[in-house]
Amino acid sequence: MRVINIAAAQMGPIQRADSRAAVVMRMIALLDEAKRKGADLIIYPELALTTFFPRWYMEDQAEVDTWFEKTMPNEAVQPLFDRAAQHGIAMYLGYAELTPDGHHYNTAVLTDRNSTIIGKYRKVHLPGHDEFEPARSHQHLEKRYFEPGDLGFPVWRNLGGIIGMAICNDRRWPETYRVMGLQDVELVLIGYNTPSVNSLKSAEGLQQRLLHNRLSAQAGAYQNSCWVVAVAKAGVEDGHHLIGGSLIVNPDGEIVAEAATEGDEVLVVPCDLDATRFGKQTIFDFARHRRVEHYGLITSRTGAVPPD
Ligand code: CDT
Repeated sequence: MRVINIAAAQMGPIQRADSRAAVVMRMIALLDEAKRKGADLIIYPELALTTFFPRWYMEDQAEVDTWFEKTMPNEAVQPLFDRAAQHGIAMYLGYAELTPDGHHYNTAVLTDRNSTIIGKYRKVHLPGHDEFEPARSHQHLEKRYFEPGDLGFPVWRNLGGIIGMAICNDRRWPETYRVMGLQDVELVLIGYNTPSVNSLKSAEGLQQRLLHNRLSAQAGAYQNSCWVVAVAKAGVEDGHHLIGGSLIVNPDGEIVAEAATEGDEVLVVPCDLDATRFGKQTIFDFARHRRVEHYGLITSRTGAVPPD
C-alpha cells in the first residue's frame, strides 16, 4: 500500500472586498484542520486567494493586475507556506499569475512537504469570452484576462506518487486526463469555480452542474485508473452562486467523499496509490490496448467537421 492522506479543502465564497490576508487566515484554519485529520497533501480551489474576478468586466489593465500575484509565495501568502512546512503538508494552490515579462495565467502550484514549489501548471482550457456580452446573466471573461497555459500537462513525483494538476474547465476534457494518464499519473488534482447557472441557458441549474462535475471527474478517474480530487470555491460570491460538490474519486470511478456544504470544509481520505495499478495493468493497459493509428484527428483537428 502507498497511502496519501488527501485533504480536499473546499472554500466558501470570497467577496470582492476580502483581503488576501483574511483569505490566507481561512486557508490556514483549513490547513490546521487537515493536519488534525492526518493529511499529507491539501488541495485548495482555483483562484483560491481572491473572488472569481473574471465575472467582472474591466478595461483598466492596472485594475485587472491587482487580482494577480507577481511572485509566489509573496508577503500575503507566506504565512500559508510557513504553516504548511511546519505541518509537513504538501499543497496544490490555485492563483492568478502575472509573470515578470507581463504574461497572465490561471495557475496552480504544487509544493512538497517543505513548502518548496516543485511543480507549476497553467490552465490550458479557458472558458467564456473576451468582450462584455450583455445577453449573459453574468460575465465569464477568462479569455480576456488569461492566456492559455504554455506548460502542457506535466506530472511530478511527490509524496511517493505520480501527481498531475488541472484547473476547473480542464476537467471537462478527456484529453486533460489522458495526457497525464500517458505519463502513468496516479493522482490528478483540480481546483474549480463553477457558476451554478449557465449564463446562456437558464434551464441548466445547480443539479445539472453538479452532475457534470461528478461525470467529468468520475470518467477521468476510471478511464485512466487514477485518483481524482476536485475542489470547489462555493456559495454566493459577490451575489453570484458557485456550485460546491468537492469530491474525491477512486481509480474505479467511485466517489469516496463529497462535500456536504457550500462553505469552508475539509474532506480527508486515505488514498492508496497502489489501487491505480489494477486498472492500469488490465482494461486500461494503454501499451497493450490503445490504437494510436486511429487517433490522429485528436491532435490534427480542433473543431468538429461533419462528413460531406
Ligand atoms: N472556472 C471555470 O473554468 N469555470 C467553468 C465555467 C464554465 S461556463 C463559462 C467550468 O468549466 O466550470
